[in-house]
Amino acid sequence: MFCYQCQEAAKGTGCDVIGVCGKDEEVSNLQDLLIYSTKGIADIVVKGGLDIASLGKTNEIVLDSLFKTITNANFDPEAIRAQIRQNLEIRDDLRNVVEAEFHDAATFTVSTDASMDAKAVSVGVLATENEDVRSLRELITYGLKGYAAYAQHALNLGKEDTDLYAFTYEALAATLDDALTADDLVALTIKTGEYGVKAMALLDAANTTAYGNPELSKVNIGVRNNPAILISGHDLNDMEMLLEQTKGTGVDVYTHSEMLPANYYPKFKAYENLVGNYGNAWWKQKEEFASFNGPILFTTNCIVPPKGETVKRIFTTGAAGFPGSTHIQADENGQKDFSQIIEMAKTLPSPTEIETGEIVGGFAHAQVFALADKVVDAVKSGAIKKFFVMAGCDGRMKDRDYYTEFAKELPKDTVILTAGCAKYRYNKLPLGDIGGIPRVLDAGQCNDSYSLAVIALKLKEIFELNDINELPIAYNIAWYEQKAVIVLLALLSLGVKNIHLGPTLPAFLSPNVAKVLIDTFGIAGIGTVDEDIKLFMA
Ligand code: FS2
Ligand code: SF4
Repeated sequence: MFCYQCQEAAKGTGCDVIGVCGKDEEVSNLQDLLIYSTKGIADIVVKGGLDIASLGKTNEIVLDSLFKTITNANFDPEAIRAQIRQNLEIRDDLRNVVEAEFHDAATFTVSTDASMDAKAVSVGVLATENEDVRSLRELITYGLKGYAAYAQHALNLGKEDTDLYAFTYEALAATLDDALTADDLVALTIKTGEYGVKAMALLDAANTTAYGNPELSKVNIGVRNNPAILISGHDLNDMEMLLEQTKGTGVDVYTHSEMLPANYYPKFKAYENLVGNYGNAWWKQKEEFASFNGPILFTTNCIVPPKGETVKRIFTTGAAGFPGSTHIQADENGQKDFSQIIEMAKTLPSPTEIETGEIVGGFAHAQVFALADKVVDAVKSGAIKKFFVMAGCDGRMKDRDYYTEFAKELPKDTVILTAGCAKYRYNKLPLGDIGGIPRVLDAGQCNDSYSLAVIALKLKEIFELNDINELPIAYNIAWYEQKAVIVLLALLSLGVKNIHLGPTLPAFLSPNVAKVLIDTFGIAGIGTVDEDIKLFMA
């Protein structure tokens, strides 16, 4: 195996024995083959000039295939094998209607699990020999994985975009094309970011149409004395189904990690059985699931491989999967039956309280626009000197304490704009407010980084600036997995410069590719808290 797609890549270069995330060699290799077969479908679609709108389920399966390989989403080898078989079936059907010279990804055959495993070892990341081409191909592929996740959530709420599918095929096929130069791939990388913006906008529209605009909310972090289910991940459609099915059963629902922002939506706030949020970012789940006592539903990543009895308390759905845990499949109408989770909850003790109090959030674009006058006045009067976009991910590495320290040390006339699970590093600190504006404005999940971009563009308009980079906004982003990669590419495509990315730069950036990003976009890593604050405030 060789995988270097996330921030925790072993030794800062790549996992080659077992993933730091817990992904084993079998799953890692199978995920490589899954991506390869997905690229094979794209090769046929592009060479055949197929009509994307008429591809129906194929479009959905391509999203799902990309999503299943995101860090911490699916650890189940049988689920990955089944997805590969499904890919090969639709790939072969499509190939029968197209006359062209195809890439091996579009034609290879595997008849048994053993032949699948044998093929998988030859199609991984290292199969591309030139390290710069490899770096760019992977950067594009990870960006596509990130937005595929967002597009799938939007699709679950009935919203899709044919252009997005078309670009997905174009970009996947391009990563197989040896004729493309590094310059071509750099251009395609930025284009991937443009489609990332579209995917995030699509999901924003899907979420807000279904559940209303997130609003300023105080989220309880204590517990009640009822049996309960913890829901993690990002899929709001699953959230709705769970709340509906638990209503009136005496079983409470708590959000975990990236599901926290569900508490900001008017439609979800109306459920009496939604109690609040339990715990912190994904990587603390071992201890927090033990004290939660009840079953846990993962709608997406981030799963930390559970051990012992916890495996049976974990349920997965959508792209998520873990061997030994029960996977809940949607029926042909997209409906899911969560009754076995509810029944299990009734037999287990209520959650043990681990903290009390509230988290304040709900500052997606509509809520911030509602406060626009106040915000603009505070900037004009100098009460707010600078905004810090600190969106992204959290992770288990010790060096992420930097973000807690950074938030604590920031001058009191600054405001943090956040989204994603990165917020858990500082969203419970008493950072106060500026004239009633909280110093940490949480827009929501990682995909709600879109809101932060919309807010920046609005401020640019209000202040009549020519360039988004003239705003008093600094970007100090923490990344972990591939959704943060698409957030980064989206910001680059919007022209944002001088983004600091930490706690370490991606292992998949070759020195030359890193240099292009540094020279063209001013991308930088992080230093010490004091040095960085000085630099940002200068
Ligand atoms: Fe955090 Fe994990 Fe949001 Fe990522 S819970 S790192 O999935 O996409 O963020
Ligand atoms: Fe390693 Fe990250 Fe890949 Fe897991 S996803 S195998 S931790 S690089």
